[in-house]
Amino acid sequence: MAQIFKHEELPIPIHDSLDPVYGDSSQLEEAQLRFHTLKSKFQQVFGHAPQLFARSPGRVNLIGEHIDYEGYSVLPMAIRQDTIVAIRRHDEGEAEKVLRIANVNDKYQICTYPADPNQEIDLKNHKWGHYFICGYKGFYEYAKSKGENIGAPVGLDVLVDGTVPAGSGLSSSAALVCASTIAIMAAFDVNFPKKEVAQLTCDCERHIGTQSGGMDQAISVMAKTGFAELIDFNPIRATDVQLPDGGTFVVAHSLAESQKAVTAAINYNNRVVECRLASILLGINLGMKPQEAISKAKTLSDVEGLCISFASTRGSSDPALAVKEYLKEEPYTTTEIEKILGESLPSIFATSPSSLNVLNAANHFKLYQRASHVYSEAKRVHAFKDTVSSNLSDEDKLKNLGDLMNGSHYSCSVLYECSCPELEELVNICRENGALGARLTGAGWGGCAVALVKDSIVPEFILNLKERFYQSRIDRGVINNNDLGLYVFASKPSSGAAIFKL
Ligand code: NG1
Ligand code: MG
Repeated sequence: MAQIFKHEELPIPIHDSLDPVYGDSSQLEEAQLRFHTLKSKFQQVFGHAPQLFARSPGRVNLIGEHIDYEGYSVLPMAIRQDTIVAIRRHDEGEAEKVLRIANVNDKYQICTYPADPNQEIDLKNHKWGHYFICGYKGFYEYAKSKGENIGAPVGLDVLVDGTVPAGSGLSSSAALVCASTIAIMAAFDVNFPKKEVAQLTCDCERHIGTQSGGMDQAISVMAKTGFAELIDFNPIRATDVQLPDGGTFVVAHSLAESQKAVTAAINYNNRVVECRLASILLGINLGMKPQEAISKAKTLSDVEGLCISFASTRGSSDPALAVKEYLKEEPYTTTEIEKILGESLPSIFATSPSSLNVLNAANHFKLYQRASHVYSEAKRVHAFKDTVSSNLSDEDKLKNLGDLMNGSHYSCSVLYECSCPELEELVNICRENGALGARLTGAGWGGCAVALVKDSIVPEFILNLKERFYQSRIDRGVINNNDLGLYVFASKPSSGAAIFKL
C-alpha cells in the first residue's frame, strides 16, 4: 500500500559512516574503495583533505514522461548509480577566491570559476562544471531568501565522482546538481528540509538553459530505499510506492547519447513551448479571453480545471475530449497562432531566451499531439499507482503495469516524438524477449529504455538483449564487452541524497 511520506520535512541526513546508504548489499566494499580513492585524489589535487562528501543518486522514471513541467505527477525510482562530491571550503582569510572543480574521470577536465555567486553561466560554451555552478548560484539565492548569514564568497575545492552514465536519461545532470548543492550547503554548515532542497535544485538546474520540471531533483533528494515514489508538484511531495513482488525493472541503454544541454535542449524546450501554446489555445476555447489565457494558462494542468464547465454539456470533464474538440491535428503555423492570439509569439515569450531560441528554430507546432500525450500520460501515472495499491494478485498487477508502460512508450514515440530509431529497436527487442512492458525513460531522443521483467527470467532476458542488441555494437567497437554491465542492469529502488562526514 502506498503511504504518505513524512520525511520530506526532514533535513538531508548526515552520516558518519557509509553503512546507512551502501551497507545493505555487496556495494559496501565498492563504496569504501570509491570514497578512499576520492579522498586521496582530493589530497593529491588540492593538497588538503576534503571537509565532507555529498551523494545524490540518478533515477529511472517508471512512468510519467514529459509531464512534470506541465504540473503533473510522475513515478520514478532512484538507482544505485550516483554522484559523490567531495568539497573543502577555504577560510575567509585565503587570498584566492576561486572555485576549482575537478573530476576523478580524466575525460572531464578541471574547471575554474570565480567565487562570485552572481556570475552568469556561459551557455554558448558548455562545460561539465556549469552544473556545479547551477548549484552554487542556487544555494546563494536560496540562503539569501531564507536570511541565512553565510558571509562573503570564499574559494572552494571540489572533486566529483559520478557513476550515472551521462546523456542516458538516468539523470546524471540532476545527480550532479543535487550532490553539488548539498555539498555546498554542508560546507557552509547549512541544511534545509528535503522538499526545499528538491525545489531549489530544480529551480537552479534551469540556469543550464532547459526549462525542466522537477522530477529528477525531487527523486534524487527524497528517495527512500525499497520504494518508488509518486512525486507531486506545486508543492513538491513524495508518496512511497511499494512495487509488487515478482517483477524487476531492467534498464538498458540504446547507446544513442542524448546531449540535452547542447542539442536536445532545443527539442526539449520546443515541447515546453508547444505545451504552453496548447494551454493558451485550450484556455481560450474554454472561455478565457486571449490576454487572460496568455497570462494565466502556463501549463496544461492550469487549464484542466476549466474542463469542468465543459462537463455539463459533454458529460465528461476529461481534458482529452477538449483537445479532440478544440485543437486540430494538423500542425499550427506561427502566423495561425498569432492570428488567434492577436499578439506575436516572440512578444509572448519575450522574457524567456530559451523559448525565443525555439521560436527561431521552429515554425510549426503540433499542439494536438503534445496535449494528447500529456493528458493521457498523466492518467497512466495514476492508473499505475492505483494498480500497485489495488487488491489484484501480484501477477495481474505486473501485467497491468507492463501494459501501462507500453502505452506510455507509444504515446512518447508517436504523439510526443521523443524516441529515436535505436530506442525503438531496443524496446521491441525487450518485448520480444518476454518483458511485460518496455518504454523509453527520461527525456528521450536517445538514452535508456526501462523494461518490466519477471524476476525468474531476468538473467536470461539480459543475455538475450546482449545477443540481439549489444553484440553487433560490441563487434563494431561502439562499446567494450567488459563495460556491458554499465549499459544494461537490473535496478532496485535506492536511497536519496546524503551528507557524509567521515
Ligand atoms: P532527463 O532525461 O534526465 O534529461 C528530463 C527532465 C525531467 C523530465 C524528463 C522527461 C531535466 C533536468 N530533467 O530528464 O524534468 O521532464 O526529461 O520526463 O531536464
Ligand atoms: Mg538531465
